Amino acid sequence: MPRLVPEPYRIKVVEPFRLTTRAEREAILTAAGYNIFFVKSEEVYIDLLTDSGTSAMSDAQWAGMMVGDEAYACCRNYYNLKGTISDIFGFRYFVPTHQGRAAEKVLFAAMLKPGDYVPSNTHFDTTHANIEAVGGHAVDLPIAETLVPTSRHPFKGNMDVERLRRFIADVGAQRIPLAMLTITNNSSGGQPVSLANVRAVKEVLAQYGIPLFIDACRYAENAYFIKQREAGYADKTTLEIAREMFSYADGCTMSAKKDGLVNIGGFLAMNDERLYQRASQLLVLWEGFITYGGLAGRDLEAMARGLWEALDEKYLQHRIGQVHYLAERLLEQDVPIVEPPGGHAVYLDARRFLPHIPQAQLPGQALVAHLYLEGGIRAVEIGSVMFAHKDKTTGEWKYPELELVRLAIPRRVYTQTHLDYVADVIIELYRKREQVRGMRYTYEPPFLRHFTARFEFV
Ligand code: P71
Repeated sequence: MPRLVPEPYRIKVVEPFRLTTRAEREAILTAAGYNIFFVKSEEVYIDLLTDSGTSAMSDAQWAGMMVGDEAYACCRNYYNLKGTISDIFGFRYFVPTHQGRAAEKVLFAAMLKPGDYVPSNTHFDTTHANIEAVGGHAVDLPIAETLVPTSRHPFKGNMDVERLRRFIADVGAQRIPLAMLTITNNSSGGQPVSLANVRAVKEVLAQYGIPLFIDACRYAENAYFIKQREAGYADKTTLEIAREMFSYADGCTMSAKKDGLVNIGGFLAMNDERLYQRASQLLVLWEGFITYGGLAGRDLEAMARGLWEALDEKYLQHRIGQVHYLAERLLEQDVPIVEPPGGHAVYLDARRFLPHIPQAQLPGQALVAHLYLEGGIRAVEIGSVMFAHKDKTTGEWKYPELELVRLAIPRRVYTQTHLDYVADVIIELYRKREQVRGMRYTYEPPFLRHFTARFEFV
């Protein structure tokens, strides 16, 4: 049996929830057209749809909400957040935003011209879309191991530095106004980026005068992986590691809905004064005055406190321990998952889980449906429903390399007993996997299919 360190917190407030019956879930899922996005939260038992905005706040954060200063301009919580960002991230300037993608929108509107390129280890979907929205090209340059589900590389989130060098030589530095690193690399399964990689990326960029921005969503989880895995960092604190990571960057975007431990919030930070001025203009246009950026004073306070709490090593040990505990319990029973597990989620490999279902019959979606039917668990498909597309010239369907189902673990929300329940449901389902049938669309929307499509079993 794998072991999990006990929770470094105790429960002061509880939110009752109930497991529906199998018959209820069958009716609910049929009514939802087998699309888990249409199932009411109250009808879900364990919700692993995302780790974003789903954290439980601490008593200190809730206390901070009560000292929210709701003045329109220059509220006290803004200065507390400014101090926090300066202490942890080291950037001179910042603007608050209502969440991560708003920070991205402001950044790219301020820095990109149509036709520009932005290389990254892997851009998250919203980052990719915000770059393309202003006419730019989002380019992913991950190391080769990133795409191999069974590779146990310790820093599978890294950028391929040689590819970056060649890419800059090919398109020319003048068409690359910035480069990015997503830490941890969500699209590769929450895999960490090493400090050696951040340093090497920065070195290449510095030769060409290209600024580096970090997508810092899961910066604390990334710092913890560095402490665990990178030579020379075992005795550093996660705060020292975070400071070193950001010392190589010129700015960052942040969705505080992850390692900010809040339900809403984000920011864009930078050292360049001219960029700060441009960002401030756009912020006023889109988000709100530069000292609140689409948030209430109380939200800024909860974010400032959450950013510190996320670096607590006892919390991180338990947090990442939970993800690894679930992964270990599944691996013990040979359930196929992406290895090694990352910082925020376990990914089931649907092609190996359901080898009898061809990709055209959506094995990932079938697995998502069964996790709900068997156990009231909500997971999300990251496979053919999300990414398959018709080839423009041949008209043939192209299916993605990986057919995954993500089990994202909310922070400080579930206990070991909940995780054991999830593992038991999945292991039981794996034992009777031959009985699972494929799925087909009954309604297939033209774009962003996964949010609104409807399905039935073949
Ligand atoms: C996740 C999310 C939330 C999400 C967003 C869009 C569709 C489905 C789920 C959000 C991220 C992220 C990274 C690395 C920026 C954002 C956007 N992730 N960068 O994984 O993971 O932040 O949601 O606050 O706008 O479920 P935002």
